[in-house]
This record gives sequence, structure tokens and C-alpha cells, in this order.
Amino acid sequence: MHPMLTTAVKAARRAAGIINRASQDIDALTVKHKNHNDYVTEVDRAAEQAIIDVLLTAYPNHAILAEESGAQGSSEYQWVIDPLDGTTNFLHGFPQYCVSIALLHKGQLNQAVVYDPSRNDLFTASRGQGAYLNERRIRVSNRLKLADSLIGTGFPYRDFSHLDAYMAMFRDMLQKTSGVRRPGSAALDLAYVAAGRLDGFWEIGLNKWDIAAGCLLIQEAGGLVGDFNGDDSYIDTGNVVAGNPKIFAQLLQTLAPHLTTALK
Ligand code: 2AM
Ligand code: CA
Ligand code: CA
Ligand code: CA
Repeated sequence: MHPMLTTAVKAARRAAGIINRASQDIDALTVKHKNHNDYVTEVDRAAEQAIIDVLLTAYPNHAILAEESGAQGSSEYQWVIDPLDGTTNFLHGFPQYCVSIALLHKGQLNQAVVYDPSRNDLFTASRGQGAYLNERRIRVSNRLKLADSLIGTGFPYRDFSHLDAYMAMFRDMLQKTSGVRRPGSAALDLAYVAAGRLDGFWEIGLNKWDIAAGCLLIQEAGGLVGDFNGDDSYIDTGNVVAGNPKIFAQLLQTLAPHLTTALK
């Protein structure tokens, strides 16, 4: 394993320990609203601090972008961290949340960890070295037709400016796929695409820390990720379409009629 990936796994396991301990008494947590429908707890913050401590102890000069504490440092290496993706699920004891850590080198995805502490699913990838689930190589699914596919998505929850476009996409997907799932943790959804548990995924307006690790997992598992045009802007716009290569193409085609100018 690449030493930087080993460090990222150590950081993710440290955060998972904090999350698992807190999950035994969720009612004791203080929940704060950041925005409408956007919650943060001391677990998010403690997990994030633990991750940053591990990473900066190993690599004191690296830069950080983390959901709860923002950006720090300047380096060609930048760690992008979501300490707890799926906080709403976590707060309800709904076991679908994860720790997501990615390393960018000169802006390019280089290392990725997505860890689901409820199931002990550890997804990892290094650029050019493939993607793994608990040390077994994973591949995207080989399903050929959208009609046979299980597709993941995320609902708009705070910014409702694209709600009409999203609902039109959703209606169409319900009719053209074998099922649509909205588990509630984008990073884990993307890891599921990498592992072939989902055939594809789309969502509007995600953050960099939700998607960085999951996107490398998918690419290293033989899948494709793009914005609604199939291009590379997804890491900045957060508009993400992903899947095995055949389903990726069919998702783009199905979503195209519903794109407003703002989404193109
Ligand atoms: P978070 O738990 O790290 O905030 C995709 O829907 C993403 O949106 C999730 O990965 C989640 O990341 C974030 N999100 C924040 N608030 C949400 C909410 N109320 N419902 C769904 N997702 C939410
Ligand atoms: Ca959040
Ligand atoms: Ca998130
Ligand atoms: Ca989070």
C-alpha cells in the first residue's frame, strides 16, 4: 500500500472509533444547525480533528480542505476530508454514513479512502493501482442496460434552486431504471458504484469533500465520472454523474433533456 494511503486509512480508522463510540449514545449529542437541514455535532468536529492530527503528524507541510474547519496550508498535496458523510443518518441511528478522505496532488486525485464503520467496509484506491474493498479488488458492475440498473441519487436538501429540474430527472429515472435509491451518504454511494453494488449515480451540487474520494474509487474500478456534459468540471460544480461506462453514457442521455442552462 502507498504510504500516504496507509496514513489515510489510519486517520479514517481513528475517526471511525470516535463515530462508533458516539453512536452508542446519540441522544447525548448536541446538534447544531449550520443551515436549514444541515446539522453538525461534536462528533463531526472531533472526527475531523483526529483525521487532521494523523495526517499533519505524518505530513506537516501538506494542505487541508475539510468540511467543518475549512482550508489550511498551501502545498501541491491537499487532503480533502469529510469526517462524517451522512450526519443526518448518523443522528437517526440509520447505519449509512462514512468517513471520506482523498489526497489531491497538483489538483489530481491521487489516494482515496471511504470507510463505513457500521459494516467495516474499507474502500481504498491509489491512482493507477486499482480500487479495493477490504483488500479485495473491486470493479464497477458490467450491467449493460439502464432498464436493468439500480441507480443511486441524492435529493436536493438545502438549495432548492434546481428542484424542478431534479424532479423531472427523478420521474424519468423511476420509469427507465430497475430502481432508484437515496441512501443519504454521497461518498458511500460513489463507493457502491465502484464496488458494483449500484450501477450508476447522479446528484446536483455536492461539495468537494463529498465526492473526491468516491470519484477516484470509481475511476480505479473501471467506471466513469463526469458532470452533466460528461466533462471534468464535477469536482468544482459538484454536479456528478457516475457509473460503469455503458450506464454512464445512458445516464447522460436520460438526464440531458432536463438540464437547465445553469446545469449545462
Ligand atoms: P454530510 O452528512 O456530510 O453533510 C448528499 O446528499 C450529501 O449532502 C450528503 O453526503 C450529506 O453530507 C449532505 N447533506 C447535508 N445535509 C443533508 C440533509 N439534510 N439531507 C441529505 N444530505 C445532506
Ligand atoms: Ca454536513
Ligand atoms: Ca458530506
Ligand atoms: Ca460531513
